[in-house]
Amino acid sequence: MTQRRNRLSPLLVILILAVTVASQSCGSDTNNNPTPVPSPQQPGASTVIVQIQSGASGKTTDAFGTYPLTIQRGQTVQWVNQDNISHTVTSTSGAKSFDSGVLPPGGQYSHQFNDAGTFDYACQIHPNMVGQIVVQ
Ligand SMILES: [Cu+2]
Repeated sequence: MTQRRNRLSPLLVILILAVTVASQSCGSDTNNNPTPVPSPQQPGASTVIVQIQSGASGKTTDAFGTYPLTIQRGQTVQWVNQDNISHTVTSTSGAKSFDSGVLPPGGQYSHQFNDAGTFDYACQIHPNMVGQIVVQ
């Protein structure tokens, strides 16, 4: 009787181990797949600086430098107000996808463009100041 028990117990131990290992690997699978958190910037994406020109309130397509400005999807445009009065960077095409609000002299505003397309914008204080971003 004792001999039979001794022969059976190693098999029982192996079975218990197998079940334990299987349940552990199931648990670690869910732990290895956390909900992806959207990163503020895609890997390798860069920032393109746009300088709001001095005397921009009297300018049109040259108020924001290069017109149109062509960038790649995922890149961020950073506007820097180099003028001595306030301006805004406000999208005018389609749904207003970006709006800096009032940018005082030296003020900065950044927006990341994740979708391809042509995006027009203007200064709300001086609507003659227009810019265009082409995202490829
Ligand atoms: Cu302005």
